[in-house]
Amino acid sequence: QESGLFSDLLLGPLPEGCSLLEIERITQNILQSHLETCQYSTEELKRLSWTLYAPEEIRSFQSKSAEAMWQMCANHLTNAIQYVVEFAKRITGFMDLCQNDQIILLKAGCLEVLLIRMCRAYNSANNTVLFDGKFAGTQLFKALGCDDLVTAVFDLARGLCRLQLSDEEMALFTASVLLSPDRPWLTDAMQVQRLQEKVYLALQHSFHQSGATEEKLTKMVSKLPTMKSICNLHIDKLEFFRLVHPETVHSFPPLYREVLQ
Ligand code: MHQ
Repeated sequence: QESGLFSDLLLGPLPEGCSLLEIERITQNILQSHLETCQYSTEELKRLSWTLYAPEEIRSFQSKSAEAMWQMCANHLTNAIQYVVEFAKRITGFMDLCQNDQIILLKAGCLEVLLIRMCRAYNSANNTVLFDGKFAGTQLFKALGCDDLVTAVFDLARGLCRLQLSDEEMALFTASVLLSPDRPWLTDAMQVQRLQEKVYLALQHSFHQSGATEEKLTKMVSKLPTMKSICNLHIDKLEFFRLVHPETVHSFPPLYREVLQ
């Protein structure tokens, strides 16, 4: 094992009760959980990244009713949420939290995790994202009537993409977002905080090892307020849509409705 004087000199002292060995174990666990639940492998995404929608396909999405397009997006988001739930379940320590806290963390964090994960499925060369098998630009989502939301989501993806996160960095970053101790109504925020601290240390360690600067970490953290405001915008849009089309929202997947309250 590499802990001891040399690693202390190179990396600075680690907090008590968290050895380098433990940090490496946490990193491996979270990276593996991420890779097993990220829905598309990097190779698959690379292979698909030039499969674009043809203009007539885009027009046919645009001429869908708002109800049909919302339903379709809700279904895709629900499917992706299920993978985030699976990711959380595989993080060591998450299942030791009481069920109440597990649910609070997932409800509060899963859209943020999806927004971070989106940059894997996003192509900044042509501002498109993988949607229903092919890459789609913002204009394909016109029928939703939420241009501001869609534009904000794509802008965030472009910003995150610029950071060029490795799978390890993304895995640890999404885990630390999920394990936020400041979510309202947690029963044992301290237990969540201890978990998050370890993940954050692992993230710092990972940056250190890859030679990335502290600046990259700062930039990642600085995206969090934008993510929060996108989540709130999403909730507002659903609320408004519910007023106009209550029956459609009623047939959205229960998991999607639950995440958006
Ligand atoms: C995930 C895979 C994934 C799945 C679904 C609902 C609404 C009013 C607006 C993708 C959102 C429209 C989403 C489907 C649009 C911005 C949504 C609809 C990573 C994220 C990703 C690619 C989602 C990205 C955002 C999409 C395209 O592993």
